[in-house]
Amino acid sequence: MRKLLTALAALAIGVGVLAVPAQAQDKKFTIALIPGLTTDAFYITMRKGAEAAAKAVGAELVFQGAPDFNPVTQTPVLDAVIARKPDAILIAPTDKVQLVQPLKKAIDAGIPVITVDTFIGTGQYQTGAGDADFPLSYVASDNLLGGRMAADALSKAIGGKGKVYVSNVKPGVSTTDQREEGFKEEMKKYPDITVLETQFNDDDANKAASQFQSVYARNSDLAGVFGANLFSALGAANGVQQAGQSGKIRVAAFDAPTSIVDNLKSGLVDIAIAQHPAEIGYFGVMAAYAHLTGQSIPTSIGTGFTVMDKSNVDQPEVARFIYQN
Ligand code: T6T
Repeated sequence: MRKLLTALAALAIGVGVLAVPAQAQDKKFTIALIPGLTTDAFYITMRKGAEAAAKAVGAELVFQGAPDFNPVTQTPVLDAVIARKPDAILIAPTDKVQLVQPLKKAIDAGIPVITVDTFIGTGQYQTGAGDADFPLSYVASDNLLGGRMAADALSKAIGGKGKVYVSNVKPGVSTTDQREEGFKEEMKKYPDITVLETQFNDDDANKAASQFQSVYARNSDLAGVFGANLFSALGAANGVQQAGQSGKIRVAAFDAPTSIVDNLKSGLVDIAIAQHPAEIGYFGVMAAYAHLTGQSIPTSIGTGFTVMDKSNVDQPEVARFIYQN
């Protein structure tokens, strides 16, 4: 009956009914986006893309997250979002294992889940294998590839030889685990480079900066650092600067907030691998909307990178990928 009325209404205003998704007129969907943390320029930029997509399809976007990147603080946020009964949940899980059970509660409540940026389990969804394949889709950068790209860039900057290390968040985060894995794998191509032990900073740039000082104190011949995410890279760069080694100890950064772009321009950071967080947010919402309106969706959607350095960062087609505050 409702469909008939929709069709009659469409005919009455002279619009082809096939061009208008029937459910879009019937219901305004609420789609929740739970970031890794709320104050990170990466997720702030993701939110903008998600809002653009929500506006395009007439959905409401709810953005709710924790103040730090931590499964212990993210889980109660997720519980509160489930209690609001949104039509779909997009989430960047802060741990591959610890968010599995909390996310099952969403499925039990009949709320479809899509993970953005990070994944749970192996990230292979809808396979019927394991206990963490229930999200419908994973929308993200190719983080293994990103780690390889960082290794090649850092190797080039240090002339293919010397000691380097990875400044990373903490084990169990799918994205940064994969970046480190890709980096170390690619570094095997360079026999004259030694990769020292990874330093884990809990997503705290100050901690990453002081860890740099300790590594440098033990290795006065340190040649470079890979900062595997925004806060790791920022902290490592600050550490290099505080040690008076700007331009001598080279830095490859993952992520591209304005602070890292300033560091590129000053020569403190050599390269920044910018993800496309707005694209992740946009396609996350579009995937949720497609599912809610009866379409099948891909189990994984890959988004791109833009590699920034001093020479290209002012070009508009590159600068548009600097993260927003
Ligand atoms: O690098 C991004 C994100 O991809 C990662 O999962 C966590 O850290 C960031 O949010 C940057 O701080």
